[in-house]
Amino acid sequence: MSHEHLSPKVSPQDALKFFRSIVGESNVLTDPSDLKVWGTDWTKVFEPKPMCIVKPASTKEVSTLLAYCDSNNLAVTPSGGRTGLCAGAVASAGEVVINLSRMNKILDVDTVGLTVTAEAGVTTEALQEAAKAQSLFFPLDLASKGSCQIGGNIATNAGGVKLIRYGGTREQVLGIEVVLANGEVLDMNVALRKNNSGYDLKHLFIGSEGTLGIVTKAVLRLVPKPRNLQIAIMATDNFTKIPQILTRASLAGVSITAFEFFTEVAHRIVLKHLPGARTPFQDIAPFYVLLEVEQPGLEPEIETLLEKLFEDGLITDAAIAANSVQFKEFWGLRENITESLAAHGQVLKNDISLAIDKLDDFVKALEELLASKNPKNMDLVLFGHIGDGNLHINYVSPKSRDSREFQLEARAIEEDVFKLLSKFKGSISAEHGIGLTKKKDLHFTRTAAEVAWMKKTKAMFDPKGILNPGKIFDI
Ligand code: 2HG
Ligand code: ZN
Repeated sequence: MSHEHLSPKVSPQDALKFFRSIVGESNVLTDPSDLKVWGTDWTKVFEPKPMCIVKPASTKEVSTLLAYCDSNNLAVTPSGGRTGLCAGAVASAGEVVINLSRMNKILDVDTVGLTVTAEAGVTTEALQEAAKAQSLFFPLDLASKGSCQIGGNIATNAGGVKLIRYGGTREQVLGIEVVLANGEVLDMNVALRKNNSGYDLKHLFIGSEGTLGIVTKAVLRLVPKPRNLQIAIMATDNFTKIPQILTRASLAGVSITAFEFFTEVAHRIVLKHLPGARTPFQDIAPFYVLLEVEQPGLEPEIETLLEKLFEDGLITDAAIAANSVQFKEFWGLRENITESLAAHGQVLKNDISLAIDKLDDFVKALEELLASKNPKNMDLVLFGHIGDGNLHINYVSPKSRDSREFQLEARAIEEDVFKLLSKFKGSISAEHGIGLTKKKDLHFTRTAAEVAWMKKTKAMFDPKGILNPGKIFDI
């Protein structure tokens, strides 16, 4: 398998010889088991078939590798922690995977300017820890933080659970260094909070899913550590009430750091698959909301808010974490949904977003749509960053079900969901990206004119189309 627009000018043997001369013998992997592991992400839908995995240790090496691939027409798939959920880092057609894991140094923590400078292969959790060591806070927080890397976070403009308070990846990035397809190093790695000197090109690369360049370094914003975090899980009987709870929490002036939700079925599946998981509730409820707030002292107490929500019938039950163990347990009930679903069955994922004031009508329309389809042997599991208007829909069937039949049924419903979503002017990807899995659906969110300009931008930075071909759109 190969990419039709590229005809390689070198044999794989010669290419491998060159790669080994640049990064060293042990940093070029060709073993079938390695190709499988390093050539894919968490999607597992596409068969990984890379030519090889190459692990550079410096920007210079990335540059040399890309210049070689460009002049020899070799397709490249950039890769980081490979936790993506839309096959953005899957190499399924003989690509050279350039994996940045060895570029894992934190270069500087500036406690005055509140920035951290790091190589692309640093994990999100390592950045969080580096900030914590200086009593600061790196605000990007994702369930996959232990494995995902900052280069991948930037390439996908990852969102996560703290976006409501601090913004997503784009908002944390002050500067980046990028290697372009032809090997040119574009240094935009400046730690400035304000910089209105012409086009801010870094934003083109943030969220470009490795199709415009490979991010090798970044300067990211740090913030003061949030003080006295409190977490509550609330039970409610109707989805309609969730946006109302959010409004009430905002109006009450509590300092929200996360506002997440999950359905009863999501909760049940986590309780089944997560070792030691416990629910704080006696009775089951159809929907749960996780609210995290910062409460250093002056803010209204979370207890007062919960009491009012209860009195007004917006929630049926609530539990506040009593200690740090319970704090972690509560987060675990939300953050382990993805892994529990993967253990539970076959899954197709949607990661959509809507204006918050349209959420309620959309979910009602979604329920009607599902009632009319009446899918057999399939659960629709809803959860996500509801405070950002980001809804994760997972279509889940038992592992024993024929996978082709599952995919066909789930994809047919997905198409109807996307049609509905486009009527509500929502996005088919809030935070995961397009990759391979959603490119056929890009038109539901982006106009033909937008896609045409994306393609022109791609042609400008990567005229031969060697960088992550087939991702986002076909050229
Ligand atoms: C999350 O919010 C991730 O936990 C994964 O974005 C969502 O599995 C999913 O659909
Ligand atoms: Zn998410």
